[in-house]
Amino acid sequence: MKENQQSLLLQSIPRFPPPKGVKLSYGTAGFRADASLLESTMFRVGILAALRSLKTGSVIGLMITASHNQVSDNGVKVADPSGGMLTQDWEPFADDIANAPDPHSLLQLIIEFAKKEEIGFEGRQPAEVLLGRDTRPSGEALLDAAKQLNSGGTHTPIGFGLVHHIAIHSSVICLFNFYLGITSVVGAIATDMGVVTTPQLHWMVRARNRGMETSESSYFHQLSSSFRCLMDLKPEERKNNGDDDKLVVDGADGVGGEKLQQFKKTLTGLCIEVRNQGDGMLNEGVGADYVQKEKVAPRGFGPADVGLRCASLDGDADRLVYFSVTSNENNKIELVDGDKILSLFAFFIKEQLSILNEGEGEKENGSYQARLGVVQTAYANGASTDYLKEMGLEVVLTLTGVKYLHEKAAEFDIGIYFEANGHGTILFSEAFLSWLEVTHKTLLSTSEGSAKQKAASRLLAVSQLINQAVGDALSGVLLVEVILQYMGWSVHRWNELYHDLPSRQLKVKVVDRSAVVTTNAETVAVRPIGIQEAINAEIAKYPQGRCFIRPSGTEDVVRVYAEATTQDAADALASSVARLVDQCLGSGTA
Ligand code: G16
Repeated sequence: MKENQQSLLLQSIPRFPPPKGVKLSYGTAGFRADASLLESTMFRVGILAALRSLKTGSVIGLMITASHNQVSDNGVKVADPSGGMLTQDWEPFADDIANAPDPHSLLQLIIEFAKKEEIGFEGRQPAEVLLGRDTRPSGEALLDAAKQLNSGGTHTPIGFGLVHHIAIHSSVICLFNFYLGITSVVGAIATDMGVVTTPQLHWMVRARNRGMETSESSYFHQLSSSFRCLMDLKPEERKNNGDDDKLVVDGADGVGGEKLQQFKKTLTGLCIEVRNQGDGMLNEGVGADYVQKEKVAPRGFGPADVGLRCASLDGDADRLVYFSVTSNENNKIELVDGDKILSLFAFFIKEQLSILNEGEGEKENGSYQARLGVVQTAYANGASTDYLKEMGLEVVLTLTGVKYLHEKAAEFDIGIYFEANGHGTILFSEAFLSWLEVTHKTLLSTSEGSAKQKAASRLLAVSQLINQAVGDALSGVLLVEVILQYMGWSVHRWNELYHDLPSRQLKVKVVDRSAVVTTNAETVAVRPIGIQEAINAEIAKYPQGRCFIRPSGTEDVVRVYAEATTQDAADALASSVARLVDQCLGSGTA
């Protein structure tokens, strides 16, 4: 690393000392903590993104969001050149630089890492980073500090690089720190994409690195045109079965509700009402995380909605669950979670593949046995895994976190991954898509309008509609809606695909969540010593009981998941294990 680069870094680093007595960790989906603790982290992740861009010669994305967390938290997710999550190889470096105690140790870490990764600073394409943020406010105090820096003299971001667009207001203070971090790498460019959903930012990074347009309008155009194509390919005989046609969406009072409200105007054939568009408190009694964990209707939904088809997005719109209010009392719902979305998608894709493969021996463009697989985590309801296996699908289990599921799904020709919490998508391999495109072209010229040609068109349209970079609630909702119309299914018929085993998820506040260490796709706790034996003893009390604990990677808690044959049994099992965790690691009051 040249001297000018080192001195540039040394000028900026001392401005943002790390918080004292806090250990920051990259976690399940980037750094996440109370916003007041993240000033230095944002700055340092800016440096990391610029280095990653130099290393890969591609554009990198930084999304400021704490997704489902409470509004006072904030965080950052890094998008790699493919649009997926930051490569796991760089996570230890992210942890190291976030926690480096002083400017010199931080600089040393950067120098050593740049050397190890052979990152050159001169004569290359300048680093380029796309920035996005959700609607979360990040603190007036931080804003004031930033304003002082910006007007006060020695450190203006423009002086450190070519910044395309600088907008500093109360909600974008973290953005300011990113700019400083990114542009403290010589020549680095930061481009503000404004307020976007997390999946939009990931989509933009992917599009940009594939030479495509990155605007929000091109994202919406791709979604609406592929949706239209799928709607046009609905079989005549499969009309909607009379379920109330309106879809009511809970926007979690976050960015997704706002975007959907704007986007729905361009959609035909779908009637959407968006509630919780941002007037109330983000993620407070609303959103996919709340609905899925508490199994009740979100704020703004009530008795008048009984029987309607409803959906809920999370704070940054990368998760989606469906529900239907079932009773006037207690806001009870029928939950249609990520496992059911996965099952619906798998059902549809499998049907299209079988149509395409009909008539062995007379295949257009040669034969291609597409490998279709699904990926879940330990949170997947046992009944969903059984259902998927009965469909003859290959089912793979990974650790919690889309970064793990995405990686596994990418090993299939068509890999469908979903977490029960509603985070997931469908990935298509390049090899399969190339074959499909040629096959489709051949079918168009030989048998336009045939069942096979339509199946090929549908699969191509799905690959355009569903986000190839990351789970996306907006594209997910469109695919669910068009498949329900294609099948002629109501939300209740869909929910009948299989019956969930009763389950309960709880969280326990602990002193140090890293004291819990797990193995076997998080189903067995190896630390604290002896806790698994105690959990097993609880499980043994319930027929078909299943229970595991794991440390959250996004909140300061240990999560407890339990399944059993009745809701009372699942609740009792979860509560007794939560008490065990609390006695062992918490305040002992649970
Ligand atoms: C993030 C991850 C998800 C994960 C969730 C909860 O979601 O992207 O893969 O399931 O956190 O993780 P944990 O149980 O470790 O807290 P989001 O929507 O909050 O970004």
